[in-house]
Amino acid sequence: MLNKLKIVQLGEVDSTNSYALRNLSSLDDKTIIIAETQTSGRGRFERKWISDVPNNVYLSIVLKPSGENIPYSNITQYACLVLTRVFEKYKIDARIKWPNDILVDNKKISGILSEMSYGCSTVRGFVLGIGVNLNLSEELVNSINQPATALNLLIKNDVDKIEFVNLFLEEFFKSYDEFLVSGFSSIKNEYEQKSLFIGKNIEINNINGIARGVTADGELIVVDKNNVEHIVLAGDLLMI
Ligand code: BT5
Repeated sequence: MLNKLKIVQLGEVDSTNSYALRNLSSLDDKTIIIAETQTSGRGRFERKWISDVPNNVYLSIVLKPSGENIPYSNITQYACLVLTRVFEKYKIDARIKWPNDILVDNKKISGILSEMSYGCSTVRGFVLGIGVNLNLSEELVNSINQPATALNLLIKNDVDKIEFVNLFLEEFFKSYDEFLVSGFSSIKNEYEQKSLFIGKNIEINNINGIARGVTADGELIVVDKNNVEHIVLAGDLLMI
């Protein structure tokens, strides 16, 4: 399956997502952009993603699905789930922090930035950007402005980037086509099982309460102290 994918391998690039968006019209569906390092790796809201160390994952997948009712807003959640399955292969219990983070022992090991490009009222393409810390020094992870970790620190061994990327792409594309048709409800149970936030006290978009779970469409359900239920579509979840 992997040898059917188009892979663009880059040395240093500003950002694999920016590269994909700049070249979107000439890139086919399911093209993978993968870089050695990034000079302007981005998180959400233009936050910085530390990306100057090689042998970590800086990868974007260009997706141009055809058909109706594409569950774009859930592709990030599908990718989060796939990442937890890959970490399992390394015997690491990774958890999802809604909407786009993967944590191990409450420390961030991976983040996803998905971006959509629109033409005149149509979607030109969807870029799913994935950063995973595979090989970082203790010193570097400690310099990140939130608790962070890397796979080499957890398994106490260097991690083979090519092996990790292959495992990820294999797992991602194994059920991606099916996921486009079946949507979030087909992964909801597994997503909730792998989630870190459910049942916890959280704060998001100035709402304080208990995260009850996610809806059939993957939105976050928060119940506040007055027992009012809030459905959250986007935001930064803080566990308190
Ligand atoms: C994310 O944003 O977590 C999405 C990160 C996506 C990065 C990939 S790499 C390939 C592709 N090309 C890009 O340019 N981006 C994507 P957000 O939820 O906004 O989290 C950003 C925050 O994570 C920062 O403000 C830091 O606190 C933290 N952070 C930055 N670098 C990190 C790292 N290497 N490991 C763990 N945490 C990090």
